[in-house]
Amino acid sequence: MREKNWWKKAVVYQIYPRSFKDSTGSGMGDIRGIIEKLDYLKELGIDAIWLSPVCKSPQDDNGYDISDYQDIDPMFGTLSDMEELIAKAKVRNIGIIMDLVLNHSSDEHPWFKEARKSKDNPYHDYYIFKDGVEGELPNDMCSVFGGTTWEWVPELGQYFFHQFSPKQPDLNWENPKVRKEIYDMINWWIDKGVEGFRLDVIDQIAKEPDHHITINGPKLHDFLQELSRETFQRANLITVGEAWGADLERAKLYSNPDGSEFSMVFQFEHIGLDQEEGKEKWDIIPLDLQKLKEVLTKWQQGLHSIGWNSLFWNNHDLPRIVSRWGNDKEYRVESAKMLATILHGMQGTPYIYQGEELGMTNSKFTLEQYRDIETINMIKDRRERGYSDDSILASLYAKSRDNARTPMQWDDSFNAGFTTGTPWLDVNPNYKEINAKSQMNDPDSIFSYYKKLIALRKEYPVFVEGDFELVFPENNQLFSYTRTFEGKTLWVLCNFYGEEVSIEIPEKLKGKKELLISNYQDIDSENVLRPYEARMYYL
Ligand code: TEU
Repeated sequence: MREKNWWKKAVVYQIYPRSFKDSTGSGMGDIRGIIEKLDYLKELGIDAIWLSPVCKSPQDDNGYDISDYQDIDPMFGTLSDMEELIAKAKVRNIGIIMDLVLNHSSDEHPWFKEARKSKDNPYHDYYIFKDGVEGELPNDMCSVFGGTTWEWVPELGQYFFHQFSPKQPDLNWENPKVRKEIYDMINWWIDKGVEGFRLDVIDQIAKEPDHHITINGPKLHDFLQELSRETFQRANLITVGEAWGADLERAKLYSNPDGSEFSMVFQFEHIGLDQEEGKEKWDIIPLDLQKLKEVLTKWQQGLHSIGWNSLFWNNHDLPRIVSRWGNDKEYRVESAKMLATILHGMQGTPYIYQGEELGMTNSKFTLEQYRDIETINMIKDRRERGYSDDSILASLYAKSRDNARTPMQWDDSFNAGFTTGTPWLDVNPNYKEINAKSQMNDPDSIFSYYKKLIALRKEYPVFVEGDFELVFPENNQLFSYTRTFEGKTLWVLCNFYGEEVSIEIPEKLKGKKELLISNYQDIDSENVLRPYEARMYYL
């Protein structure tokens, strides 16, 4: 039995199933592959697995386009494999968190197939249609993956609305029948023993295309509160909404301790900091450390005791953090551990994305090697707009979603031990050096470091409860803060860069202290931090 609010002490591991472990030789990861690796995850010490979608899907957007919410895609296995995974994880005290894609379905979902048959079909109102004339778009709204949000259906003389690909028609949340179908489906999964949900682009469900509204529609929180009442509140779950449009005020609603919406949200303010303002994610600028400190401090202090943070650097949509804000060459190990130290010292629920615990890096593909729909559309679009292939590649090396999606590197054998067949996306050639097998028994590995960070969170209440204050706020090279709870202080001290830095220890942190963890063997001098040096003290 889980205690109430168990997710406050939990560490979550995200699995991107198609890239985790292939048990059949198909070149695609699958559920039986995950079952094989449960002991690996147990060893790491995590409490829950967030599974990116495994439901039936034409895989236009790698499963974020669902055609049957109550069945498993044959590529990943069967419903009984899923039940076995839930049960075998539970034995290890690991909860399974399903990914709910509720903003849209696949165009191959039976609801949509019916909906497009006629205007008076009972399913027509499950989606958003608009009368029109071919070639004259209802308005100028743009889809996240490029192009218009409107797709013409000649049989109907109507357009339908899609915020993502045309194979992902938006569901109409205004229709109470849609909401009821969704609640029944979620309750069915709860009855199967699932222990939580991650809610895909949940801030986009209350769209109002007539008013050009996509995120944060006026009815959003009414919908979410009804959703929570009808489903989540029956069980002791961990729920996390994905909300690119969340600011602090909204996050307080999402993560209200009264449980009226979710346990927490993913907010992305820190994630956008290396992007030119008002431009696309591909238009990259260097990270300003002061801004990163400012943003994370705002969230740490802003939600303290009145909400809850999720902590993450990575997911299946984002580049690998060690390549992004660390140094994936001469200081790969040091910088991966440093970034982990910053994140795991903060208040909130930490999320680890598969391979992050090994310091896996971005991949340098050729344009033909990319598989992601967003990336493929971007290549086409930027070529048409006259960008050079070199500039396109530079953006993709930095930001393509495929960076995170290369197969998990298990060992130094053929295809990194991921598959005996041909992997659906090429393995990063650095797998001989970076893999789980070589790290698991090495006490100095990144894997062992993550394991220790997870164990510390379970041992010291200050990780869960402590308040947050920056140390050396003006320093342009350090990311340092304290967390304080019941007279005890955790002091996190990190050098964010590859040059040494000297410090003057503030008076209040001068006392006797215990070094909980560090990414260098011994401390040469208390007052000097070597490249990417990270320490956690307890005093
Ligand atoms: O992502 C939300 C989303 O808006 C992303 O497309 C994000 O903006 C983009 O990756 C940044 O470049 C969620 C899922 O995590 C993503 O994998 C899906 O493609 C998307 O929703 C649609 O379901």
